[in-house]
Amino acid sequence: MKIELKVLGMNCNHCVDKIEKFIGELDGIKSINVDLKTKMVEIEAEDYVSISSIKEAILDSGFEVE
Ligand SMILES: [Cu+2]
Repeated sequence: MKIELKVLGMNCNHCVDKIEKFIGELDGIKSINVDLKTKMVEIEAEDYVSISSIKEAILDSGFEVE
């Protein structure tokens, strides 16, 4: 399953690292791709992963999901 979310508040590679770390700690995440320019975060995950758990991880990392 592929999920695309727009994340607000990222402005440098440090933010990208943080987001990747928090999302990456969830079970079933296969890959995370962050585009700083468009603020889009693309996540490839197993089907059992819920979008809300990903959104929660993003909020926990200090950013906002649009
Ligand atoms: Cu930053």
